[in-house]
Amino acid sequence: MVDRFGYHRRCEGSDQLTINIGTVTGGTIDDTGSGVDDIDVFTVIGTAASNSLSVYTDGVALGTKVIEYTGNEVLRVTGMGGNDTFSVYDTSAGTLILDGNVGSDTFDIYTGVSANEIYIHDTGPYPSQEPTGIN
Ligand SMILES: [Ca+2]
Ligand SMILES: [Ca+2]
Repeated sequence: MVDRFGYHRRCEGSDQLTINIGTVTGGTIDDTGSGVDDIDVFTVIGTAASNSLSVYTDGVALGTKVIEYTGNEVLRVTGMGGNDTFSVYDTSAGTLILDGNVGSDTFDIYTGVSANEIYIHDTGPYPSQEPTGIN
């Protein structure tokens, strides 16, 4: 397992960075390109187990483990296998993309989230028999 890491990029251009959150103990992503077409994408990938993934203004957490991020236009979080729970409190990214992947996943988007766009993708069975459930 990798210990805490830091990624700092201050150049122009669209960057893509992907972190398997299960393989690190925490870290910081700081991406500050400022071009008009500069779309920095940060992707957090969960584990095959059932995860509790929380999205905060400047951080994504797996349980108590936190990866801090700033300056990303797009934040993607995917749960991978297991019955994952996504709790979105806010994000500094303009676009948030959640992907439950396989398993029966739960998405909680709380009032006050400031993202311009939130997309949810998913596969797998319903988490319950309720007609409003998102699988
Ligand atoms: Ca998972
Ligand atoms: Ca799913």
